[in-house]
Amino acid sequence: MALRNILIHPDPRLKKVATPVASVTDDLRRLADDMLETMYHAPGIGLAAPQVGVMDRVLVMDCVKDEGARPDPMVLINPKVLWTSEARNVYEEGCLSIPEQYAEVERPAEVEVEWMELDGKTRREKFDALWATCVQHEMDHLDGKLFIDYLRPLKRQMITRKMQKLKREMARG
Ligand code: K1U
Ligand code: ZN
Repeated sequence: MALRNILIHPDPRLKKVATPVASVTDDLRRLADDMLETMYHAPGIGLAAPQVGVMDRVLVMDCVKDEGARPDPMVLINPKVLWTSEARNVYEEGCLSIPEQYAEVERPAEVEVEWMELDGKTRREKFDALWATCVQHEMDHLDGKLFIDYLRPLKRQMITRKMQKLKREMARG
């Protein structure tokens, strides 16, 4: 397992639509392991492959936040939304590609998702609460969408400028 570098917005790779995965290979298993390690290390509750520069439709998440609780790592390959609830939920979202910026985003409170597992089997599950918010946030990454795309243009621009400054500072070392 290895830590992967997380891309910081703005980056053209974070705006691209990722490609469906054709089959589970050793490379894909390694990617999923690395993504989970990178997510836990950050720390975060989710991570999508484009955030580490890989344009495959793969995401990982674990929304178990309580200390001492058993982790519940999930790997979703080619996830598809089958159903969304009418009821909506507002959550203050963050993003590992937009560090230290948070904003309220409204999304369906529940979603049913179908995906392929690492053993090649298809799985379907209904998510609610933070899991529902997280899976929608991560699936947006697979379609080149960031949580700031839901915000007013002025707020989005302000955050983007902060990130451009951060990237300049990081490049200087
Ligand atoms: O996709 C990402 O960049 C990961 C992101 C996922 C997410 C957060 C909040 C709402 C929806 C999706 C994060 O994990 S940001 C970090 C974070 O939320 C967190 C970090 C440590 C403990 C608990 C949460
Ligand atoms: Zn994100």
